[in-house]
Amino acid sequence: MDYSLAWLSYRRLPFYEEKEYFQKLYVQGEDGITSSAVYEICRGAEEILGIRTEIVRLPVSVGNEKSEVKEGIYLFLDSNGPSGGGYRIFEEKGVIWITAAEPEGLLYGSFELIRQVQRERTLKGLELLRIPENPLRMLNHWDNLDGSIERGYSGKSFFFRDNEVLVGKRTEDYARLAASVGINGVVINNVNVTERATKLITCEYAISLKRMGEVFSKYGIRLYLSLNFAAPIELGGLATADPEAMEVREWWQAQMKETFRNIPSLGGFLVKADSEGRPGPFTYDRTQAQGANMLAEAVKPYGGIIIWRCFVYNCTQDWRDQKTDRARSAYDYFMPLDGDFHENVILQIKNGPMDFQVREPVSPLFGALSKTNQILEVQIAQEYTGQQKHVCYLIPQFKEILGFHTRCREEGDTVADIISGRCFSRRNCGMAAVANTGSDSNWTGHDLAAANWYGFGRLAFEPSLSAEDIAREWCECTFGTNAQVVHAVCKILMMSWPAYEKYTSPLGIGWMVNPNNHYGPSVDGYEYDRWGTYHRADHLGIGVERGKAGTGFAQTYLEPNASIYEEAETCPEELLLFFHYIPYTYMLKSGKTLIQHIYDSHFEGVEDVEKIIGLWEGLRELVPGEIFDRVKLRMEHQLESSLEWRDQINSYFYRKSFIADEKGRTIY
Ligand code: BDP
Repeated sequence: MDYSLAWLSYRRLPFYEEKEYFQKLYVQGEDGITSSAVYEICRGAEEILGIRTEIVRLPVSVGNEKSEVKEGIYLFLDSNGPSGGGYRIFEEKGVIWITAAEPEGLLYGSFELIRQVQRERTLKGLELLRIPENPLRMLNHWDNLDGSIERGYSGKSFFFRDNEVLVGKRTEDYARLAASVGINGVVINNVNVTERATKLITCEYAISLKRMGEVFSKYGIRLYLSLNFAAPIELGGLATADPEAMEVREWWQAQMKETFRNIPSLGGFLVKADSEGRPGPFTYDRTQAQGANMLAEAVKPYGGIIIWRCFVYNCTQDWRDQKTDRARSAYDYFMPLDGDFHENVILQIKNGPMDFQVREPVSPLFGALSKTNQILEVQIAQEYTGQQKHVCYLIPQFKEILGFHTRCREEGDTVADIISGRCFSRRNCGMAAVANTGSDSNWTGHDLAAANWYGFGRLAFEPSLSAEDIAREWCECTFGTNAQVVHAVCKILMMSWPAYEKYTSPLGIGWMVNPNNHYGPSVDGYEYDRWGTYHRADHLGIGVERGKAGTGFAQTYLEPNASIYEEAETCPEELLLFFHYIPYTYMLKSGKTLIQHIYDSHFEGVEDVEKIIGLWEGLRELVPGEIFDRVKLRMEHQLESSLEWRDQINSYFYRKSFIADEKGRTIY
């Protein structure tokens, strides 16, 4: 069997009893997306059930006269059906109806139908109504034109090589995989836009990007590009990129006219400005809103949107300064601008105030911004969570983020309520993930990391799904329905994020990683550097004081969250060191001192990895050998790496505190 299509690598189910439905497929529309829906049903039927489905084209009026209906599957566009990519699937008297107001819904419904078969579910009496909650469900690729991927852990880019744009079979496979879980927007190039990538908006790349846009469009996906704010200087030869300068505005307007003419299916742009050396409006004493709005005006005639990232902070900080706090940065820059952004601007906000650590509080911008379109940005590329060498299923983390009560109102105040648009009645909003794919044959390096890609899409579509449900779905589609396999794989996935958290940096402090590559332990690696990422450990305690006595960051939250974070006693313990400097002898709710908690959790984390390996070992004969070996190798490495983490962290704190482990274990 060919496993190169991740969860769409269909296994044969010769004994599946409800093959008959798939003999005939009745369809009305001829558009590209409906054709993809037809293709997907036929392909699924052929590969899973060994059936060649007959396609019957129908006039548009069918369905109103039920007497004409014959056994089979109907893809039925119905203006009264679920809209916004939603669909309804139901079975009645030997007929399966997939109905939707738009072709996208038919496509998502078709993938769902195949998923039901993959999972060996009965189709008889099936009744499903699904409407995606988030309007935008995006992947952000940090791919460079030379083929490298910033924070990529699964090979090279499949979008670019040697400054060329690649459009081929892998583009199609990618579009199928992404659409199968409901992704509807993809940014293909790195937010750090190099000189070469700046040219993506010019004629030079027009033909290939147009083709890529077409491949995506057939699967209901819009193509987006990352933009260089200094393009008027770099491409246009202007002396400035000042968003208020007339020549700059005119340059962008002319350029956008050309770009959208070249790539008609383009959705718009993602912009990283004034961050980590990227150019932006601050250079000209302009606000982030002035910068974003200027671009928004240029793309507006073409229905384009500008997704403007809030990851703006000073990355040349002085570590001696205890008052300046990187965590405050996005809030301080963007909060005063609430309401100033045009309707076709969306602010993209990282889930936490720092940068994709294993544990962070939710960004205080969620709930505070009430007059601004917002996208939640998460990272499925495991930059700080084991780089796809460690198994770390992140959907439980995303669930916590989505479920966080911002307290912006009494009810309906969670992050999920805000980014879906429900809370403040907005349309341009949703979720984005920094992607974890590459040219590796299994797409994600670690085979189990595909669960993060799958899971992100499914969660963005349907945030009410539980992390376990998603793990199970992914597992059944990927490995089949064998109960032992499903049980073990789901258990591994569900244990993995807590395990990673236990053996790495404690209680929300983050950052004890090797600088630059962000892999493996280095407790003081960033401690005396310029990035604003400190733990402030000394011989008495550890943690960053972010209450009123410190940086005041806790006060950026709405009440009662501000008060809860303000006091060590009420602060959730998993975030204790994020918000407070705490003595090693401080008693936690578990009855353990902080130092003992650090020791214990690090020993436990390694034990969890051993358990994970044991669970995987039990699947030797039950999952494909090739996958078994690949994962096993990575897990052995994970164990070594977790030991390294445990020993470095525990030794560091033992040497700082001189307090011995109560259990007398070896600490170096
Ligand atoms: C950090 C990455 C860096 C990215 C940056 C960003 O280390 O490579 O460019 O985020 O999000 O996590 O822009």
